[in-house]
Amino acid sequence: MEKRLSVEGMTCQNCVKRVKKIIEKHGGVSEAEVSLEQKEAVFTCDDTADVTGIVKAINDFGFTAAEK
Ligand SMILES: [Cu+2]
Repeated sequence: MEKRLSVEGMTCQNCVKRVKKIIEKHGGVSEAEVSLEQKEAVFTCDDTADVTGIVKAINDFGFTAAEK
């Protein structure tokens, strides 16, 4: 399934890479696309993916993420 998160607080491509890495290191996630312009992260995952945990991990890094 595809999940869409709003991600506030990214200011450059390093932030984008960081958020992408955070998402992709979680189990059940196959690929993440993060957009600075859209303030959004879109990723494909299966039922085992802990989306709440992913949101929390992004927030722990200082960004503000939420499920759309
Ligand atoms: Cu940055």
